[in-house]
Amino acid sequence: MGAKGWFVLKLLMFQGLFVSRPQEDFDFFYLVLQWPGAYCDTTRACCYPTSGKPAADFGIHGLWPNYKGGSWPSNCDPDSQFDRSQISDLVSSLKKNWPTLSCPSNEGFKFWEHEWEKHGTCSESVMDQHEYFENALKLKGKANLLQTLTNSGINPDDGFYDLKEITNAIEGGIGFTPGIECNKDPERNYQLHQIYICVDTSGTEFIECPVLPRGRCPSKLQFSKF
Ligand code: U2P
Repeated sequence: MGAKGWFVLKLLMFQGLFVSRPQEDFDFFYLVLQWPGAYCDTTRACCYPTSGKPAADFGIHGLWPNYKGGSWPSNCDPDSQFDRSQISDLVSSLKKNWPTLSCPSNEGFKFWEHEWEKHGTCSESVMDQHEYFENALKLKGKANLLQTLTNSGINPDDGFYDLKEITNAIEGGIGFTPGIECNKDPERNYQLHQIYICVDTSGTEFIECPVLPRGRCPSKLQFSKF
């Protein structure tokens, strides 16, 4: 290659460093929804938020940036602290759809702060704090999980259901295979605990999961009452 060729190549490499860097530093999101009955049935204590017992519905756990290899970034920007004034218009919806169940009883800001600082700060290339919470709320509404399950005869009635039936019902609703995570209650029953739905890097569209979480679920699991 002549001197001119080298120059052009170096210029392209230099540009590559600064211009064609991928915009996101993660591959996809998990929208993680949790069943409050299962959370409260584990040996860990559960406390209702100060606003009272949450509705018998899936609640948001978080919107988690992830790598397709299965690992994930966390706590990416210590300078971007949670600022409740940025989400004041979303608080009533967050209380309803992203309720805290940790003890001692609190309003929920601690949970939202934790999720923003651990996960949200890793998707700042795509969304700011308000958009992070707004997108999670919109995605939860779009997933409409409880309705989808009950339409298929899968109800939170302490009954046992086939893992395959649950997966198929959700797939029928959202169009993609979810990840299902189980917990064990004190009687050692496996219960439906969390549902993972994959979302594209814009945080708005469901996608097929590049990798599914290891969910510890047997072929039959309990859908607990709440
Ligand atoms: O599984 C235990 C905790 O690890 C964090 N986690 C798990 C899977 C994953 O893909 N990403 C991830 O962050 C969660 O931590 P939390 O947000 O609850 O602090 C999960 O609860």
